[in-house]
This record gives sequence, C-alpha cells and structure tokens, in this order.
Amino acid sequence: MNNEKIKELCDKFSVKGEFRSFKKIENGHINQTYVVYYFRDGEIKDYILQRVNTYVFKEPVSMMENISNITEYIRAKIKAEGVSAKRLVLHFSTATDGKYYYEDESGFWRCSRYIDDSVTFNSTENLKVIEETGKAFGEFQTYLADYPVKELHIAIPHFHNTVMRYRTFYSSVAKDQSGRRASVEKEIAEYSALEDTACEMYKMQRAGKLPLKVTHNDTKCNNVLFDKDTFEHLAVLDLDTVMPGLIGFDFGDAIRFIANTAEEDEKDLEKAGLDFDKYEAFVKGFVPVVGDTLTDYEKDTLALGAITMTIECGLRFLTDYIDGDKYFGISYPDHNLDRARCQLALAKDMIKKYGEMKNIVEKYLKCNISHQ
Ligand code: GN1
Ligand code: MG
Repeated sequence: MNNEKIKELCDKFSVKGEFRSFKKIENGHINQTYVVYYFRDGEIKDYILQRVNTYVFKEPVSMMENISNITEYIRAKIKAEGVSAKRLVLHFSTATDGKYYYEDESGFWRCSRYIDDSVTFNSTENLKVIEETGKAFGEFQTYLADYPVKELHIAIPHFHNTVMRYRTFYSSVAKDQSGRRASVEKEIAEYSALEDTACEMYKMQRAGKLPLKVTHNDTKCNNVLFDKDTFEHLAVLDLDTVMPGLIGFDFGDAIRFIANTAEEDEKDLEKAGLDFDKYEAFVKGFVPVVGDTLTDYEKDTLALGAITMTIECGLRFLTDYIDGDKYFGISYPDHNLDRARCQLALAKDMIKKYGEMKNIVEKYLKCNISHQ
C-alpha cells in the first residue's frame, strides 16, 4: 500500500480534508487494517480502512449488510437509553454509490471513523480491563437479544461447528498437502483424544438443549475499544462473524484469549495455562449482565465453552499448519504450529481446573443484575 492508493480509497468513501499519512495495524489474523490520518477543521481526524479477506469471507456484501444492520440496531437501543452512541458503536462510512464498501482490483474495502480517545489491548494484566471486556461482550449480547436472528446472513457456515471442524481436520491429515503430517503426529493424536469434549456442546445444541442466540463469535479482548484514560469499555469491534451461535462460545473464546497466562502463540508451553484471577475478572464482568437470560444448561456449560473454544481454535491452527498456512496470517513458518501447541497446553490445564472454573461461574450467577 502506498499513500496514493490509500488516499484514492478514502476518496471513494468521501473522507473530507487533507490526507496526511497512514499506518498498518498489526492486529488480527484475517483482514488487513490501516489507520489513516486526515487534517480537517484544524485537527487530525483518523479513519480505519480495512481490506476484507475474501478467501475467508466469501460473501462480503452480505457480511457488510449484517454489520450495518447490527450497528444501526445497537445505535438505536443506546440512543433510546438517552446516551450518545458516538463512542459506543462503530460507524461505517458509505462509498459514493451509497454502499458500505468499495471494491476494485486491490480488494474489498470498508471504512469507519476511528473512535476518539480509545485504546485496544492485545493482552493485559489489568483486571479492571478484563472485567470491562466481560461487560462489553455481555452488553453486546443483551443489545442483540431480540434482534431477528433469521435476518442474519451466515458469514461463515459452520463456524463453531466442532463436529465439522474435526471432520475437516481428519481430511487435512489424510491429504497431507504440505508434507508436514509426520512432524506433528503427537499433536494430531492429542487433539484427536479431545474430540468428545470439544463436540459435547455442539451436540447439545443440535439436540435442542442449548439455544442459538445472536453472538459475536470472535470475542478476543482486542475486539473491544476502551477509553484511554478510564479504561471503561466503549465499542465492540470486528463484527464480521456476528451470527447465530452459543453464548457459551462467546464466553469461552474470550476466556481462551484473555485468561491465558501466555500469549496465543507462546513457544514455551510451561507458561501456558488458565489464570484464575483473570478468569474471575471476566466472569465478574460478563455473568451478572447476561445471567438471568440464561437457561440452566447455558449456565452449566459456560466453563465448558472455554475448553471447547480453546480446543477448536487450536485444532483450526493445526489444520491450517497441515494445509500449508492458507487461512491464518503467519509471521514465521511454524507460527500456526506454535499457536496450536499453546492452545493444547491451555486446554489441558483448563480440563484440570474445570471444577473450580464452574464454581466461579456459580458464584457470580448468584449476584445477577438485570440489564436495562
Ligand atoms: C481470527 O479476526 P481475528 O484475526 O482476530 C479468527 C478467529 C480466531 C482468531 C484466533 C474469521 O480472528 O475465529 O479465534 O483468529 N477469525 C476468523 O486468534 O476465522
Ligand atoms: Mg475477526
């Protein structure tokens, strides 16, 4: 990307003012994100310009329709509470033809205003930030609780269908496209042994025991914006995978990422594991907000959701490694393998701590507050 191209794209979204500069944000494994600086009315205004990965999102137009509908819906709810929605929900710009995207030979682009005085965290030791992350995803869930689920397009079919994820994994192992299979037989065996655990909640949903709700499906803490001074949560980002799903999976994927004692791609597996303080901080933010909307089965499976999402994510990394790194962005050749090994170590630690994880959820279910 160069200045001319970025400016040309911003022109398509009618960004006003004088183009100053841009930088790439190294955040997320799928889309390419740039922050662009414009000068207008005596100050710098920043915009987020994003190139959607159309290998991953095969129907980006439908995805943008989901996102514009969801953000409008949340905006209306926040305004109805008498609060300004400006910093609490994303606002996408329309291109000159009125659409929420622009497409040319360089890709499929979207543009949104950067939310003033906000920060994101790729990881954090701050328990207040973790609790706020829990509140942010809990509130997101409640804002969309009465959204007409049937109107949502399915951005990625079978996204958290762990039964299908295992099927895909075994098929990749059998094909061994990149010739890497022999080097990862140990990991293949360990992930295979976790299949029943990983598929339990999906099977419960299929059997009608767990309801499908509008869920975010990618609840990493770097998908929440915080006020740069108070660290209170602002908007929830990355709405690409908002689809019908299990609330336990939104809870679980957040825990996988935020409550790991190590980074997602830590090589030293001794460092990976569940941090109870971080886990409890997230539970404290999330559970009281959603608690009284949950069925007994949902309550009972929140902690299992964390184990499930950790196994699933690791299995996806390992599958992609075996396929030759086609899906996730990587920074070095064995990156997906390191991620897969780290998720495996985390999942094994969670399985040991499962009883205590459930107890902590129980504790906060007893102090529900209903969301207005
Ligand atoms: C991807 O958007 P990003 O890069 O944060 C992936 C998630 C994984 C995550 C693992 C659409 O999320 O499902 O949990 O990487 N998103 C998609 O870090 O596959
Ligand atoms: Mg994402």
